[in-house]
Amino acid sequence: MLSRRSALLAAFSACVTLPRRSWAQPTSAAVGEQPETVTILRVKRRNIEVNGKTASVLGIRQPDGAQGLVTEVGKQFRVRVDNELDAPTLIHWHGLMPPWRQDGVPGISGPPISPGASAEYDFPLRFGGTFWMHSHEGLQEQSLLAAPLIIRDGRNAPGQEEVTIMLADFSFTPAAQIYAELQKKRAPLSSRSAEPGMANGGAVQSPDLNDVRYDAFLANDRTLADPETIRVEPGEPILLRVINSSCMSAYHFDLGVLTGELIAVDGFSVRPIAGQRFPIAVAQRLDILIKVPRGPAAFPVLAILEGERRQTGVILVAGRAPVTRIPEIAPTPSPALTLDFERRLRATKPLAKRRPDRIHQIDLTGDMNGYVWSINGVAWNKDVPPLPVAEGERVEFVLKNKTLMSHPMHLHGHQFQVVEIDGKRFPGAVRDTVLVTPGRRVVIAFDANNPGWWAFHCHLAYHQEAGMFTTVRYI
Ligand SMILES: [Cu+2]
Repeated sequence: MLSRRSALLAAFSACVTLPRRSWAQPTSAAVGEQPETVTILRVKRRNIEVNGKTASVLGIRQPDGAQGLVTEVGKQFRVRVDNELDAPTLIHWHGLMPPWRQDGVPGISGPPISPGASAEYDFPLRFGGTFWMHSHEGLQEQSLLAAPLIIRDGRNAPGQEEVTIMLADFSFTPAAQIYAELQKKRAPLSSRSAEPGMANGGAVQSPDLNDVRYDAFLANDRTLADPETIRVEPGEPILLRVINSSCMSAYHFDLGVLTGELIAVDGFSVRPIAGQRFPIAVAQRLDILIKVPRGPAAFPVLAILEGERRQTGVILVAGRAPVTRIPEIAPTPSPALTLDFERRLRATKPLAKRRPDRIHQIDLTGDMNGYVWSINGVAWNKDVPPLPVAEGERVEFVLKNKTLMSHPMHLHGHQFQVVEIDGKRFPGAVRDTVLVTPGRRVVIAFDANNPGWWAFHCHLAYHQEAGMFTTVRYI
């Protein structure tokens, strides 16, 4: 117990908001461990160009301009975040398992960082994968306050090329205004049922998709009118790391004429699945291995918005090949995401077989009318009691979606395994964000092995803001 308490204390002191100052001596390096340098991440305003206009957005950059962080498994995550905004912020390390005081959720793990102040982070990186970092403060994520967080490990052959593709939805309308407009919307009576399975005599109504009309969809901050072109070696394998940092948009990621092998979701390995098109919900990640054909050619890899024809992406260019313009409208719409692909995923390192010690029934609830979103009928507020669990338990969450929208549900601080969909048990993917489509039931299991106070919420930014958020607590 003593070691856990001292670790918590160290975490506590590392996360206290401090006035701007340079890094003091590292405090938690073990005996014989080489202290590593501190990576500085500056949260600041920046300009990008979207649809021919300048857009003022936010970002997370190192002093050399690199967005986010690429590091290696086994290293310490030793980071100082400088808030150079004129508003408070706090950055969450999505998919990592830090001590809870360093998880970056304002009001839960700690206070936000005041303008001009800094916060420090220091914890070991025990697993690799494709992760990301984003603001958990208000709706800052809609202003693109997000960046990749890549932890390299054995999945990369030495020297193998890799390409990170970060997807985002973009609007020139400020997030607060988008949210206010969503709250004003009045849905037609027919789509107001909170029990989609019950409506129309049991027939499931068509799902409600894309309730924000975005101005653009970005891949690495650019649209297909001016896409990023990435030089690749003909005949060589490449690891694509696709991160969906969108606030509200799910896609099918399309490799075009290439075929790929999905080797991980949300950073965690799955039994490889070969394919050309893979679904990706909000906050999820895909690691896809591709082999670039021999000979010069350009290969667009695209993300097509679910239920629509709008698309974004980057162009991989092998050799001296001409790059032609790719339209922002796909020839055919991408279907709505379902759970069919999730059902096919199998973790390579599943949780140990074990009966659950505790099962929580979690209904995803809400009403488009007035844009009310909640968990078990309660919109989040500080008086909502945390879901109880105890350290060492195997916990299962039975997630039932009683609404007409899909919800990508994210648990902080833990890896969970998808173990059941609609009553069928299977050893599914280990991941950190799972989509629950309308009327469906998804069961996830996790081991309560990282004591603290942790968020569990829908990752659609405006659903989270409206109250589809709760917590798990064991300290
Ligand atoms: Cu939601």
